[in-house]
Amino acid sequence: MYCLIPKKSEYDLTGGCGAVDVLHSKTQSWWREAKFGMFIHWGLYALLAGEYRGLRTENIAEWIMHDLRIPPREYERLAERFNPARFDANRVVSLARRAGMRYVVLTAKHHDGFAMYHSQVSGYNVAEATPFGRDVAMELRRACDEQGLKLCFYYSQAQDWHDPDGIEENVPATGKNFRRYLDRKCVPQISELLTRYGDIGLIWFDTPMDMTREQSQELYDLVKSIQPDCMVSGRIGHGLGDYMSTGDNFIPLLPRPGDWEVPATINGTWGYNRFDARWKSPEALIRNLVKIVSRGGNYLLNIGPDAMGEAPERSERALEAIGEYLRRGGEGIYGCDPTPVYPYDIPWGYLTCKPRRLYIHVLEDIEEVYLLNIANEPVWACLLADGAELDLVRRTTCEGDSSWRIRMPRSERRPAGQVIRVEIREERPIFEPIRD
Ligand code: FHN
Repeated sequence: MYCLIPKKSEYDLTGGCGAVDVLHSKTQSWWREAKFGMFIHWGLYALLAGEYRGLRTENIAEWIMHDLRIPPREYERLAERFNPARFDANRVVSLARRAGMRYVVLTAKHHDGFAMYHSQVSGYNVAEATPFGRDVAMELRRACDEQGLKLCFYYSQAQDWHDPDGIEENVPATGKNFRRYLDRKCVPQISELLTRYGDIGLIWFDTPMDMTREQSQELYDLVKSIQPDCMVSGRIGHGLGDYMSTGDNFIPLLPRPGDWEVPATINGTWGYNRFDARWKSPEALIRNLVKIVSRGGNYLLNIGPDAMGEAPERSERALEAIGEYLRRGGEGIYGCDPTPVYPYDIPWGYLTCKPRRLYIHVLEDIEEVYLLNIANEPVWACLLADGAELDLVRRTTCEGDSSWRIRMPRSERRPAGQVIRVEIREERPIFEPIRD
């Protein structure tokens, strides 16, 4: 038998948040507060931009080497042409900051095996193998320090299509010695990233493939032995991460206790693909951010810079719009707890919460907010954008349900979204189940 309606315990997550702090103490408070980060997928694949020798990839662009079966010796020659003269770390980090993002995760090494930092372990890196000759990670380090964002690194720990002993999905590992790859490249490179680039917020491991529990544990311990405060993503494998990473672009349907993050794209690819046109609208991205936060997660949203080092203009515009929303209503995002399940579908927005505060995200141009089944006692309500007090009418309907009604001030109604803060007497929102 399956159950369409959440069980009572799933509705009532009110006790969950305090407990989460105790249960998931491995997660850093900065990350819990942050809620929103920038993923940067950038590497040699940006040069191909989704096409190789007239063939277009139908998959995500950073997989082009694998998908179009480009031999490593041929793919590595892309490095000779990699010269992204317009890359400006300050500009990228400033974009993230203006978008309201609090952390940046650079693909220090993706599955293609190419390092986007100056590695002493392998010459196959951006500083040594390209005419560009600069250390992207170091430049981002400085920009993050200047602008107050956390720097984090993505590292593909199992897949390495360049190293003869690295794993490649759907390619037999005959004759490979994974241990050799771990010792020769993976472990030393992770150590470099954690010793030469200052405090790192987290290492975003990915695609553990067939790594054993011991191997995942070894990498986890390695990170903690060098930087105990550096977090480890869920994709280290075997449930050993400090938080859970959902499937790419997958948002849990219900509030979920614990620490988790949704890695997501703005269009249909992570690496740059000039043919991809699957852009999500700024409104859809804002909706995703609010939805994820209301369910208790973080949103790690990607940009894929092109071969010149610039993020696509559509990404920039989308991020600017999210930033605008967060400047108006960020208090209803940063540091929020998962909101208990509200029993009705709200087409125009979402609810988020903090102790003694309920935030109503009004994402559509509606004249009034009308909510049933809220048993909290409101103390006062205001629009976050300007602090203007709002009239909240609380009454019991003729059917006996509790209700709140708030008129949206005309001059302040904006389609891009507004956030209302309601201070409540109780610690947490109390949503009553639908009566029988
Ligand atoms: O294979 C990768 C993919 O290229 C991309 O890096 C994403 C980001 O979450 N992770 C893997 C697929 O899930």
